[in-house]
Amino acid sequence: PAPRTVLLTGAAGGLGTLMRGLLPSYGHTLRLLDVAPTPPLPGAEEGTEETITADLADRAALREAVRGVDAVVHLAGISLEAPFEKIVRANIEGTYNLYEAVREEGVGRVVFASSNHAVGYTPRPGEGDPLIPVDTPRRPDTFYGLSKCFGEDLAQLYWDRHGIETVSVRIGSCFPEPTTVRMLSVWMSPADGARLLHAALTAEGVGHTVVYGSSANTRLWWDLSSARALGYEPQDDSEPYAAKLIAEQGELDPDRPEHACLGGHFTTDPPIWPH
Ligand code: NAI
Ligand code: 15L
Repeated sequence: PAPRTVLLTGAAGGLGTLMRGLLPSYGHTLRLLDVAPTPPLPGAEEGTEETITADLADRAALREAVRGVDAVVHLAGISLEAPFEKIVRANIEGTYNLYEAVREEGVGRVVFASSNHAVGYTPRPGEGDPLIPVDTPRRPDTFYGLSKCFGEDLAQLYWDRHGIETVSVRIGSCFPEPTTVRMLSVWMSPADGARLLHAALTAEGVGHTVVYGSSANTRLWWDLSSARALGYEPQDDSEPYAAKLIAEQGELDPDRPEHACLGGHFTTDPPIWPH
């Protein structure tokens, strides 16, 4: 499939930095946007990336940023639980502003960084139980997870009404290595993350497709078939990390509420109010 010119929002963040390093090897040309400055990657040739410092609240800047790209990988936003007002501004209004810019400039595709926390209160499967499907009812575990439900519904609206395609990726945990026993189930290696984003950028006829984003983990909790249908073939498995993490932290205990659901501690951390 043809490489794409891609706007990567949230490029200065953890996942943005990882994907910025990996996506060009698939032939994609990146334009970067973040409210925080995006420093050059070590060893990167100067002038190979276009960098825009702008807030998702800035509609004019977003229009300019999406002009001429084939697709947007939308990672920018608040990535953990926060006061409702902040979530509204960055994740709800910010994602709306991005889709409006995409519509106004005629961009055809968005890859939206949704999250497992859109379905965080779903009980995790026990051994032998079926994997969680993508059409399981939404059960957001936080205002943060709720904002990802909004993003998925916004994506559906912009497909049905405006013909703009989106792949919503309910990412598990994309970090260089799994660091908790829960992550043995939900980990997505950065290399698999890039494979999945590449598939989401290039698969044909996606309409609005929701997928889970993780590696082919032995202890996987959810069904990757909609991701595989895009052409995603995960190559990694967290299992080599299992013995050490379980020795340090113990197995997950289904009687402990923070171990009972997909969202882990997000389901039990005290709520964050604005004051
Ligand atoms: P991060 O917090 O490291 O990066 C988010 C970036 O968005 C930051 O660089 C921040 O400056 C930028 N940003 C925040 N508000 C903005 C605004 N109003 N305008 C412009 N830029 C803004 O988060 P991370 O881990 O890189 O996650 C990226 C995306 O993927 C987020 O949307 C997150 O919800 C989602 N995600 C990440 C997961 C992971 O495992 N890293 C898991 C599930 C979802
Ligand atoms: C997320 O949605 C967060 O953005 C990320 O930082 C991790 O906490 C991840 O979920 C997770 O569930 O581990």
